[in-house]
Amino acid sequence: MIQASSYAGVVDDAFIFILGTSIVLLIGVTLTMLFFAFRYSRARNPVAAQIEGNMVLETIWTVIPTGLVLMMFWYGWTGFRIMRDVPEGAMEIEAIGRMWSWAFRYPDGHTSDELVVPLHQPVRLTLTSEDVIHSFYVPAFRIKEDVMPVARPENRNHLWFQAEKTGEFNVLCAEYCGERHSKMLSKVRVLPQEEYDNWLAAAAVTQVDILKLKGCTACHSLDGSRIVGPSFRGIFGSTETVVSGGTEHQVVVDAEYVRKSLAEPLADVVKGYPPAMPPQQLTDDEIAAVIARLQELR
Ligand SMILES: [Cu+2]
Repeated sequence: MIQASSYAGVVDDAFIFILGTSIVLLIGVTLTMLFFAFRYSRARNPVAAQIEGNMVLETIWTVIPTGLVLMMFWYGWTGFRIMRDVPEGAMEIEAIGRMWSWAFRYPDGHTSDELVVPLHQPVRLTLTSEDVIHSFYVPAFRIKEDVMPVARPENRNHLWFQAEKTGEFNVLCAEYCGERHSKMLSKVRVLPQEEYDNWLAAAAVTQVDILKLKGCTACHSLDGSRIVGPSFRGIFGSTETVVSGGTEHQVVVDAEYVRKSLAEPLADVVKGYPPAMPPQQLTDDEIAAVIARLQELR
């Protein structure tokens, strides 16, 4: 499998050593067991011999496994140390997980729905969850770390990596977090430094779709198809039947309804859809941008 980060090799070494040792031991133990079952069967040995002990054998089967386990510890510990020691001057990016999408906030304050990083540059990711426990997982980088909802910013988890290959790599959530967990996907895009600088300069001025950025499109499609919640296509201005505390009534989807649905998603749930949406904390500007986008999708 592709090794795209500076310490991917260290992780693979530990994995291959443990896997290799396990395979050799499994084969050795199984063959010995079969041989002994045959050689020392009751039919061949009607009278059992009384064995007191064997110092040489006992020493061998103590020393060799102890050595193997210590080597596993050494591989694991040295790899772990590298992963926890963030290099000086690492670039800081914040990764935000929520049901069911990722967002990434850069030092200049702008946010994107995929992670873009420069090649050969250490990056420190601070991990924040807006709701439940997620897990940030990039198999090609061999990184996986829980993303916790924490009250104090200093208690947030972090990880670091240094990308060593350009290209696109999958970001997954590795902690079951609800209905669309398996669709909680994003990408890491690794660019040469120069292209990265250009991207950053362009990103500061181009607007990413607010509905993508805030993770809305994880559950609400833009093309009319049904995911978890109603599609955004054509919903603004329409009249919908909603369920409010068990009773049904009609509402017009206007700015006020959108505002209320963001703050209290379970107050008026469109009929036929599950009450699944967590409350969204958006600024007034962001809410205005969401409403403007919904109007465009009419
Ligand atoms: Cu998740």
